[in-house]
Amino acid sequence: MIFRQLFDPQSSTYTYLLGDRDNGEAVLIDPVFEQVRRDAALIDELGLRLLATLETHVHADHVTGAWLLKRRTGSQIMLAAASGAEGADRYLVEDDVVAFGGRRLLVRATPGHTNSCVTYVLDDHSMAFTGDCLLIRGSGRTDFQQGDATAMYRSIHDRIFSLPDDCLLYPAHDYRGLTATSVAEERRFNPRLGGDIAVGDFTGYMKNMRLAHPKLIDVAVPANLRCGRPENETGPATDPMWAPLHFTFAGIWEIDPHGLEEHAAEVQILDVREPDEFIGPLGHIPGAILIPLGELTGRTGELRHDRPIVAVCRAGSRSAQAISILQQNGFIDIANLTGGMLRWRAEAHPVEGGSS
Ligand SMILES: N[C@@H](CCC(=O)N[C@@H](CS)C(=O)NCC(=O)O)C(=O)O
Ligand SMILES: [Fe+2]
Repeated sequence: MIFRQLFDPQSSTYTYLLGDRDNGEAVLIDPVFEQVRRDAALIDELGLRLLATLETHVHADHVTGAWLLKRRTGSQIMLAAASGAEGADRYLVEDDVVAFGGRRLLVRATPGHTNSCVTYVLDDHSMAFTGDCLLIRGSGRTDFQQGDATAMYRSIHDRIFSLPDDCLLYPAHDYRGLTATSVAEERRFNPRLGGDIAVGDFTGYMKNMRLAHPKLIDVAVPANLRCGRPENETGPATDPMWAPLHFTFAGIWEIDPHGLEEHAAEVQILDVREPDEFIGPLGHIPGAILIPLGELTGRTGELRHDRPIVAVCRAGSRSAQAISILQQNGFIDIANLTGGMLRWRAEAHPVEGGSS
């Protein structure tokens, strides 16, 4: 199985990608709206096909990426029937099975943080995705969205601690940089409800947490009750239209040599190699502007803001760094030439200078 844990630093949310290596079917648990482009790029780069997005609950602190991913990839939206959300393709109930390739996730109701929280348990009980029910050495809060500390204690003890000791547990958030835990670890070390801590101790703890409400609660809850569909349906700014670009998991827009040759007349081609490379055996793209990477920060004034920029180097890595320098300097329409001059030449696009 392919497994990836992804993080949204804004809301400290974990998104989980699970894919079947054999037939490429994948699911994404708890995608975040602002990270959809990143997640879609990873799914693409790993050669996976997104079957479904699964929510562990109606989030109060960020908007789900479910609707956006459906629009982008055709994935099905799945979440608990008890959520009351509109716009899902499948409403899940206790013991439902979500299959991807030869693998399955099993649905367990684990109310407490909200009344409709679920935990997804992998078929062989080696992993479970606990949402905001059990957090690492903690638990989700229980003071809004029909939260109920007694129900949470029961969910964790009866539905999560009943999994095998070595079952790995993956929460929807961690605010301290922790990534995963196990049933045995939490039974022993969870300071709120591990060891001999009784339900009354836990509810007393939860009653006195006094956390401020999530900053985005008034936006996130209504949006998540629509599975992340924006009210005006347009979604975020559309992908750049000035050339056929693709977005990489590394977070960069790239253009391939063929696309650049077609659009060469409309863009500024920025070569960030050293001067001796520019006139060396690889040659350079006709019309390219030479600004070596080390000088770029001080020379961005030589570039126009009203024309897209394609950064070029030998193999594509220095130019990727140039992209981030340009971003920091307020340039918007920028892309990296995939594979740099090496690929440009290998695909026989026109060069100035260089040896044949
Ligand atoms: N400061 C965060 C608060 C996040 C928050 O309240 N998270 C919920 C999960 S949606 C929680 O259960 N937090 C537990 C905790 O902070 O201990 C924000 O504004 O978004
Ligand atoms: Fe939550």
